[in-house]
Amino acid sequence: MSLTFYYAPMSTATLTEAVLAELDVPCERVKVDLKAGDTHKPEFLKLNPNGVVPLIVHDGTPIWESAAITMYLGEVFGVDAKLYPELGPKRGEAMKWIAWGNVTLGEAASRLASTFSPGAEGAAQKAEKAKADLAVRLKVLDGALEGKSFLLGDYSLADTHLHGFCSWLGMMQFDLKPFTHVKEWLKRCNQRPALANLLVG
Ligand SMILES: N[C@@H](CCC(=O)N[C@@H](CS)C(=O)NCC(=O)O)C(=O)O
Repeated sequence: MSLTFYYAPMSTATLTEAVLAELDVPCERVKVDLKAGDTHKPEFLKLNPNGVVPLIVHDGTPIWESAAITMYLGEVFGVDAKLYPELGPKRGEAMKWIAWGNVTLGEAASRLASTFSPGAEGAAQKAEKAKADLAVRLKVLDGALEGKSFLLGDYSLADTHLHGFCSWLGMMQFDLKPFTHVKEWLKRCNQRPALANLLVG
């Protein structure tokens, strides 16, 4: 088995890093320098024509898109490790939350992040709109976590993945206080050694 993980610190690759840490799967790590344009070099583009990290190459097959990577690693390594549901409706629930993180929550989070770029036009107004949209979307997550320790009941890679997005919101000073279930869930996730180590490292 060969598994290579291409990553850059403080990037979307952190989601994959957390998943790999939870699964404790041995892999070769290749750090790329985004500022130096490493992901736009021909050898990288051959593996991921989108020119972004994260990227994994498993037994010669490149897999990109962080949500797909989490689901794939879950299927291959997570079921025996009791971190990803077996085929069936629970698996569907895990996929639902992982996709929601990237597509729905991530969309508004990316808009908020873009307002931090120096010289971003209309930044204050765009940030307010992004925050309002995030609040609506986080209410969905908050409601789902009411009365539950984790998204699927027991901790799973769906939590690992969404924990990454919510930590990112915290880093952007987004106020999570009104989302009490999300805040409590984040505290529980932070007790996972794999995630706690990531926060330190
Ligand atoms: N939808 C992709 C987004 C990945 C992405 O945007 N990665 C950024 C870092 S956060 C990147 O590698 N950018 C390199 C560049 O734009 O040059 C995913 O979830 O994997």
